[in-house]
Amino acid sequence: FTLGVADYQPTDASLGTHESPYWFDDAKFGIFIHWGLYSAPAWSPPGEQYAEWYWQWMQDPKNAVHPYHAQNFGKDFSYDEFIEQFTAAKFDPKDWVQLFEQAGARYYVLTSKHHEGFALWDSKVSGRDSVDLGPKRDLVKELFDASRKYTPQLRNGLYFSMPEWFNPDKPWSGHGPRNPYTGAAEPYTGYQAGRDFVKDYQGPQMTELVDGYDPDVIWCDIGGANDSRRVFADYFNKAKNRPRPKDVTVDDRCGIPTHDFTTPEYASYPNTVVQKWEASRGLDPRSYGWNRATPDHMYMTANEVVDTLVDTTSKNGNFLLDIGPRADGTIPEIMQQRLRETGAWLRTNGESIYGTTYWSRMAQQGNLRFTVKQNEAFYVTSLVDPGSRLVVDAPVPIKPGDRVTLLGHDQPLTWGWQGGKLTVDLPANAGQHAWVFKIGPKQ
Ligand code: FUL
Repeated sequence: FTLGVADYQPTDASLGTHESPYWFDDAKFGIFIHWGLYSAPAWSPPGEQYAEWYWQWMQDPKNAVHPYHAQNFGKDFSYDEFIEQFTAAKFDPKDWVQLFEQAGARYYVLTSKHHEGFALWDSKVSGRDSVDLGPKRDLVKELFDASRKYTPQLRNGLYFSMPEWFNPDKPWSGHGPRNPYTGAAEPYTGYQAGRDFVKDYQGPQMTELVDGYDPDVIWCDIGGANDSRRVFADYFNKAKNRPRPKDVTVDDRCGIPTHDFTTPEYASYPNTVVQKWEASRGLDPRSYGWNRATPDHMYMTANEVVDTLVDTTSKNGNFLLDIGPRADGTIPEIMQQRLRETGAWLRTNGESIYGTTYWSRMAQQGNLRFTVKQNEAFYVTSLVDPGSRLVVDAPVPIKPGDRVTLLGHDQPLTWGWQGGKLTVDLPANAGQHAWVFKIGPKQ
């Protein structure tokens, strides 16, 4: 018989053979972008709930968004009236991708459509999108084009919400759009109702993303009714058959068993998990979408971002750090600052992150985290300032004659053993955020 290159079939057995690719494992750090109509009101009690859930929150008389909306926009102001405020007038896709690159990210994932059902690309099966309405621009295409032109090493991903809260054909919330104060029906602007939600709309939209934009990552959300087997067989086969084959990856929220990685949200795993995973959260204390009510001091600091990235990497995870641009396409200064400061740390210390693997022996020991570059180096990272002497109470693979350095400093450090623990002496004021010690053979 001949060994052929078999196509993927739309079955769990066939799709289940797909795994997360090396580039994804090596990348470690990505930027999540939540941008949609919710970026216009952009309000929730800070630190409490996702601001991108504005439309859902305003339905609930017990939620603070319910009176907020009435006071600030009026009881007659329907959610879809935010379409006009979602202008993208200052959206500069080149600025965005260059910022992501400066942050040290290796990929990004943009919300192509969130639960509100407003698509940021030119959907042919719906008029509810940013080309027919609002900005009149294909925002997905503009961002992907900029990335491919200016930052070709960045991988391009798309988030896609499988259900829609108020879709008239299959409302996830149980009802179509309606005024939260009177119950009167409201428009679902641009959408042509009376179709099979999955067959005529959701599935075809996913196919539009695969065929039209060639994403490296499809990041589904929520799961539920779907045509994902067909979509993914197609997606995986197309990737494989391109002139330059490339590996794509899918998350675990597409409504079928097939997935390449799991997705803890505002959470992590306590220890190493061997199947690939990716933790996500916002720089905001409790929101992916921009929340104008959140004061700067509540945002994650760069130190927290770095610690989360180091901790996640040591346990085999990726960190997908989220930002929420404003409705005009500008990225709040506090978010830009955090990304740039993280990037500065990565420029010095990135070799302990990118392309590493978890240490099979242990991920962590107190404030220390470990990563390995096979046959090259072993990294011990201290999340806190070790002072003048690092003490490692773990069976670190170090041999007589090995060289220990602190990344960012060239000179080899004096190391030894004390009561069975590895000690390394280091200069004062040696770094910030996280201190990375590289252990390896003398070159
Ligand atoms: C959740 C969504 O409901 C949130 O709004 C956010 O998109 C997060 C990444 O996934 O399930």
